[in-house]
Amino acid sequence: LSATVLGYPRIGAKRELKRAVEAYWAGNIDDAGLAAASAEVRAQMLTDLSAQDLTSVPVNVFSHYDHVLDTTAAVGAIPERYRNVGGTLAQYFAAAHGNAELAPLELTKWFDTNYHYLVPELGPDTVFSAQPQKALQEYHEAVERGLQARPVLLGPISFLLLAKPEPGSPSDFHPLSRLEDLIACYRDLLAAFTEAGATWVQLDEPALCADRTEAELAAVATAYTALAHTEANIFVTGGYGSFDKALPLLLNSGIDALAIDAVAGASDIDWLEANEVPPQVTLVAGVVDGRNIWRTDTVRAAAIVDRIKAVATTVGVSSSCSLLHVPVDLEAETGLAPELAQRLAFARQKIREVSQLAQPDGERWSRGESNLAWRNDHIRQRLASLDASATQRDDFETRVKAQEAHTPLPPLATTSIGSFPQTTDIRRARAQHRNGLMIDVDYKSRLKKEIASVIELQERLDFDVLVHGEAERNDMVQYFAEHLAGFTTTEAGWVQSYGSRCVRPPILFGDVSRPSPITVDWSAYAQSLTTKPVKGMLTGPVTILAWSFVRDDQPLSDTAAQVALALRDEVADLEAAGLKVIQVDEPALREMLPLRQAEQDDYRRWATDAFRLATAVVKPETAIHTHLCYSEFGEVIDAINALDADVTSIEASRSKMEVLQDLHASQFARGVGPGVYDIHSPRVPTVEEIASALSKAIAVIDPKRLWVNPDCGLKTRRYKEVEPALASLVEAAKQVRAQL
Ligand code: THG
Ligand code: ZN
Repeated sequence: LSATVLGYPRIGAKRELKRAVEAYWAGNIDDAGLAAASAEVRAQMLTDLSAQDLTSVPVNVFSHYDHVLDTTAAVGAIPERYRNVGGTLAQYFAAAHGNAELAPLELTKWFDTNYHYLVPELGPDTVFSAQPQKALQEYHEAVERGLQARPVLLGPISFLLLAKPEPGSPSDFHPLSRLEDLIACYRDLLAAFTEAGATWVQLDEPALCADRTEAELAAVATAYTALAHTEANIFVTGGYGSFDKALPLLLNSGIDALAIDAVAGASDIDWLEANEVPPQVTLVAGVVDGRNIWRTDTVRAAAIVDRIKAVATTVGVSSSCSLLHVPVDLEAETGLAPELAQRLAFARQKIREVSQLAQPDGERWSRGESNLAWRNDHIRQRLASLDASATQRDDFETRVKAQEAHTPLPPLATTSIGSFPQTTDIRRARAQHRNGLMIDVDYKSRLKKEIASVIELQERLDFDVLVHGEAERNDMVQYFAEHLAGFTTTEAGWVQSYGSRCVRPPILFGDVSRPSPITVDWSAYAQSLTTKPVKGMLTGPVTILAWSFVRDDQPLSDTAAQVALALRDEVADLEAAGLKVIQVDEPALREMLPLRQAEQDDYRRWATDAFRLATAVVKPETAIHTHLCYSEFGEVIDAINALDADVTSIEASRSKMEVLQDLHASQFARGVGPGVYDIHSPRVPTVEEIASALSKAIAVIDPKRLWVNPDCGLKTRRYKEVEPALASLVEAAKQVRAQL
């Protein structure tokens, strides 16, 4: 059996590339310095990839920022406006990161993951030209080590389906219409690879793991029939689920190998068993999960490989997708409980698993029953005893009346999303506390001082609903994971989120419960300082799952319900402590939506059930707020209604008018707070521009239902920008209110 992985983490085990790239942007290192640091990261990647005698290794999987942008550069399609900023690296970083004059390319979610890619922009006249230099350099680096190297590119169909029309394109232009020209460019790239000695080329087609139209599927056949007639052996991968209808098209196009995602796309194996596989196609069994950190049950995985062996002449073993989504090395985690650590595998360990599976007498391990050691029967019994009333509040009208009586607020009520700027001093205090250099009492009094100052500021600015500012949290999911049983966090488990930005997803390994109240003391203290209502601030169950590595031994819906029950206790305690408004954020609600429509209804049901289980514990007079990030509002409107929150704030400042139209079209009756200014820009908005946006908004939304808030993310800004911006916001709300 041949053995490989489909891709590898590229930020460096200790985020070496992040440091280098950020130093380069800051002007602290020059081109040579960045080149040296990058070469070192690539060398370590190759060392890892060659440590376990894989048959062949992927190359061109290093990236200075994003692999989609790398393919954009490889086909010569960096947009014109970035072309005159300097050499190829300068153009690349201008497109990735922007500069004083130019905004970067749009960043958006990569399938149903926490990774974000840069959206290619294509027009009818985009000229493609093969730029194989980066891939060739990485190919040669691997060959010099005696490795069988396989250049990887994003496949032409996914590249076009992920692209958007460049500004100014005719309204009926679709990037897919550029397929023929793009194929010609891919042929040039493949020719350069074969000329250099490569026998295999890997083309990733993750976009085929989502529902596709007949026209898109026809393009798959066209593209691969054309590319199969080249000298290169073509290896196609998907990696984010089943190929489904694209599977027979790929198998019969003349390609040489196809990777099956045996973790998320196992239904493809059923199809293979019921149909003919052309004998010349090698099937690669992606049995090692590239997206989660559980050690592979190699007994089960070997059985799946055997099923695939029964239908194909030649078979290989691999990860289910690129290992991009997992941290590099489990060995770096010294603080994990041994009984947990022995059930985990990060990228280095996964390479070993693939290699063992490829050997007939390789070590096999069975993980046995589910995570029984971390079972909490009390939680399971509580969940089992809940009935439908646990997720059902009184109707919205009843709640509105009760809330208006309990907490009178003006129309166009002002609030913020939750976090306030995190000063260097607060970050230092948190770090000192974490490292044992600041004792609990000192840390608590430092946080209280911060809360008092945030409350004082909001009273001075005359906000209607106040927040405590969240100085105690850095990453919100990390914070809740640290305080819930059933979770652990890692020391160095970094995963690239976008560009140089990384996250350390917590690990949800067992039954979840809340040993004691988490946020109640902070929120109650904030409320004690003011007669105005303070909002309690929690992260919702779906977002906690979306941004963690989650146990895979039970349905996600069961795990979501456990997290929801823990949050429900927190919500109840906040209400009992006198908080009249409680916000439960679900910024990642859209992120976990399954790629295939057939699975979406089920997801929507359990995701909204989890939110309602967490929140429906409060009395009618307590207002439940929620917040959603960078969502296509039109896509989530039904979910928002299903969440049954009293008020929903949405990040909307960059496409405000669209959101207003959607709200109007959907006859949205609940409270809504579209972000009224873009906090990502240091520019302070004027009272006039906010007032004008609000005047437009009240034309389509009842002013009593319209909330006035900035976008989320104040924690990343500085007080000297935030304070005047928030002052403008409150003043604008007052002006528009006065005209009602
Ligand atoms: N938390 C978590 N996941 C997320 C987000 C989050 N995924 C989606 C979205 N938000 C991704 N956005 C970011 C934004 C900023 C950073 C990472 C992801 C970031 N990270 C710091 C860095 O790379 O320097 C490290 C943060 C840390 O020290 O923990 O700035 O909000 N879980
Ligand atoms: Zn947000």
